[in-house]
Amino acid sequence: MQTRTFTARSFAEALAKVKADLGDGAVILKSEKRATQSAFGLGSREIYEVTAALSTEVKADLASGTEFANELSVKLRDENTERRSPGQNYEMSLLRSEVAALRDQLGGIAKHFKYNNLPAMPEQLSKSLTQMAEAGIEQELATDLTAEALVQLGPNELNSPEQITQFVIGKFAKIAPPAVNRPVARSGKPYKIAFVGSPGAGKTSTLQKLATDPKGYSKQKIGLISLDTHRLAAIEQIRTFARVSGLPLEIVYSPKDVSTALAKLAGCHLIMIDTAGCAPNETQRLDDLTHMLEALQPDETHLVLNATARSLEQSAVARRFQQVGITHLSLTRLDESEQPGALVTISNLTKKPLAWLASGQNFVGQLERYRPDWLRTHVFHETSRSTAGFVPLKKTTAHA
Ligand SMILES: Nc1nc2c(ncn2[C@@H]2O[C@H](COP(=O)(O)OP(=O)(O)O)[C@@H](O)[C@H]2O)c(=O)[nH]1
Ligand SMILES: [Mg+2]
Repeated sequence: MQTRTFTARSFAEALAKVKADLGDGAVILKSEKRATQSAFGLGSREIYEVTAALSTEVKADLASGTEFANELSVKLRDENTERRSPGQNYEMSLLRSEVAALRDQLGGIAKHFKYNNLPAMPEQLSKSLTQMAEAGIEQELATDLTAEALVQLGPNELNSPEQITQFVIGKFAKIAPPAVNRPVARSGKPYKIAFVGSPGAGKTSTLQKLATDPKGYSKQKIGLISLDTHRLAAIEQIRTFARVSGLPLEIVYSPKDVSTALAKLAGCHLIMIDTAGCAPNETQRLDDLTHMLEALQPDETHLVLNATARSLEQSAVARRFQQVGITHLSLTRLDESEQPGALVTISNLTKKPLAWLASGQNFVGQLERYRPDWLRTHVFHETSRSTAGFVPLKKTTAHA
C-alpha cells in the first residue's frame, strides 16, 4: 500500500489536498497536529499532517496483512515451545513484539476503514455526526455520510454547519426519498389509497387526518372504504367519522363485494381504504387482506408505522406486509418519537418513499407531507429553508 502524507496550516486544507491528489476514494489513515519551528527560528507554529491512501489499496493490504500477522504468530507460538538459547529467546521476544505492533496497526487501519473511528474531524462535522446519532440515524449510515462529507466537501464548507447539513440532506433525499405528490384527478376513475399496518399503528387516524386536513385531501371529493370488519368498535369508529364528516362509506366484508362498493363510490375523486391491523401471529388476516387488496387494486398502499417503535420492529413489520404490495411509508406519533431520524433507516431498508408524517391526535394541523428538509429541523435543529413560518411538530395531548 502506498501511503502519502499531506501537511497544511489547517485540517480542512490538508483534507482538500488529500482529495485533490487521491480523489474521492481516499481513506484517512492518520491525522495529527504538530508544532514546527517557523522558517526563521522565531517561535513555532502548528501544522496539520494527514496520512492517506487509496481505499482499494487499503483493502488489499488489510486482507493480506492480517493473514501475515496471524501466520507469523502461529509460527512464533510453535517455535517457542522448543528449547532455545538465551540469545534466540531475545530475538523471539523482539519478533513477538513486532507482530503485536503489526496487529495493533492493522487493527487501527481496519477501524478507520470502517469509519468507526474517524480521524480528528473538523468540529462542525463531528457535531453533525453526533446529531445524526442522537436523532436515530443508523450508526453505519451516519458514519458513512460523515466520511463522504469529509472527503467531498471543501475546507470552507467543512467549517459551515449549514453546508454540512445541506450535503447530508442531499444524500438523505436519495436514501429516503419523498413520495411523488400525485394530483388526484377530478374526473374519470377515482384514485385509491389504502392504509395497512399493525393494530394501533395509526391507520384510521391517518386516513381521518388526510380526509379533514387541508394539507391532506380535504378539498377532494372523498369516499371511504373500510375493510376493518373484525372489531365492532372499529366499524363504529369509521361510521361515526363518516357521519360527522359527511363522507360516503362502504364497509366491505369479502373480495366479491368490492366491485359493488367501487360502483357506489364511482363519483368520488379519491377513495381512502381503511384496513384491519395485522399482528405478527395473524397470518390468516394478512392473507385475507392481501386478497381484498388484489380485488381493490389501490393506486397507493401505505404502510403506516409508529415512529416510536425501534427500527428493528419497524423493519419486521415491513417484512410482514411485503406480501400486500406496499408502495409508500407513512409515519405516526412523531410527536412522541425521540429518534425521528429512524424514518430514514426504514425508508432506506424498504426502498419505499416517505409520504405522510403525523404528529398528534388532532385531525387538523398535525399532518404534513414528508420533505427531506424536514430533517433539517428534526435532526440538525436548524430552521427550515424552503418554508417560511414552518412550525416544528410539537408534543400535544389534545384530542380531536
Ligand atoms: N400522539 C399521537 N397519537 C396518535 C397519532 N396517530 C394516532 N394516534 C393514536 O393512536 C391510537 C391508535 O390509532 P388508530 O388510528 O386507531 O390506529 P389503527 O389501529 O392503526 O387504525 C389512537 O388513540 C390515536 O389517537 C399521532 O401521530 N400521535
Ligand atoms: Mg383502525
